[in-house]
Amino acid sequence: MLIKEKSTILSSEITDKAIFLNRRKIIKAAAGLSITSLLPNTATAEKAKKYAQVPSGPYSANLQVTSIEDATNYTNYYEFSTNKKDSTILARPLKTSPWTITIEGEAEKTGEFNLEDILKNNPLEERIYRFRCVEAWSMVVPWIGFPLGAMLQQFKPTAKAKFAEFTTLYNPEVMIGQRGKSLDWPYVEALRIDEAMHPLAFIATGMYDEDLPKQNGAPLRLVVPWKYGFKSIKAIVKIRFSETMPATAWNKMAAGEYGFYANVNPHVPHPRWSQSRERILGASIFTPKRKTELFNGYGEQVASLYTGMDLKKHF
Ligand SMILES: Nc1nc2c(c(=O)[nH]1)N[C@H]1C(S)=C(S)[C@@H](COP(=O)(O)O)O[C@H]1N2
Ligand SMILES: [Mo]
Repeated sequence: MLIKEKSTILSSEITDKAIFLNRRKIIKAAAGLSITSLLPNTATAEKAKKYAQVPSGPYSANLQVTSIEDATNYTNYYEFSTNKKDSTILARPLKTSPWTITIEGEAEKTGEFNLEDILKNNPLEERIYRFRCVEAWSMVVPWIGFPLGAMLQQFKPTAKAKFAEFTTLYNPEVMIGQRGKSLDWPYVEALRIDEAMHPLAFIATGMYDEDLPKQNGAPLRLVVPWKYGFKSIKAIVKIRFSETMPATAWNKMAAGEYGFYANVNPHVPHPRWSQSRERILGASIFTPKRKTELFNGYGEQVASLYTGMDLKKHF
């Protein structure tokens, strides 16, 4: 039996980051200038070069981007802490290179693969692109990465592969949050295979023209823009193709609140808070909240995945 930590787990999936960031914005405005903007950053210039040639992808939300400071200093990463402000520092000791990914289950190519080799794979490298999406906790992040499907195809999933299951690294020596029971470790998330192959499902290896920061899921994380943030699993070490629906971490913890599908859906109220309105990031607290959109606004792209399904039942 898991003990739930109310203040952290029950904060609103959509709005809490926006509220936090708007508060910061006001504090910063009052302070006049942010200190970091005064410092020359040569490391950033170096990294920007690495990604300078990366082209824009087909999906780019026409929205103001969240500041890098905010996106990297207010994160959800229970392996380190349930406090959204602590993972930036706590994740520093995590070694993200070299990185091995184990492929299991219903695929022709299974075994252990070096991330470097997976990334060097030609078709994949050609497809690395920029992608700006609204993340379902009110961030707009300029990601760098590639469609998840391009990576999964490398392993030739068989006809029996109906689901793709992802697992985060388990290493309580470094991931000190894993010494506690905030979740049933390791963190596991999964997608139906057609969702996983949809070009909007994205693997991020970078953001803001830099390598992915550790607290945001380095060296690789999932981004599923039409679903709630918890589907976007960080620091993936294992992918398993399976015929049956896998058990996932948040669903195991509170099945009534975190469904397998977790599609952003204003018509399915969370048991303890409304999901019908949100305030997008960067907007001031005086801006009225906007309506939360079905599939986070990506309905045109993904609605057909769910034709004939009762989304209130399969939430
Ligand atoms: N391994 C792992 N992945 C995770 C989480 C986590 O705690 N552990 N939190 C999820 C949740 S609830 C959200 S909202 C997003 C947050 O991503 P961000 O911290 O980069 O904004 O990561 C998701 N991926
Ligand atoms: Mo979340």
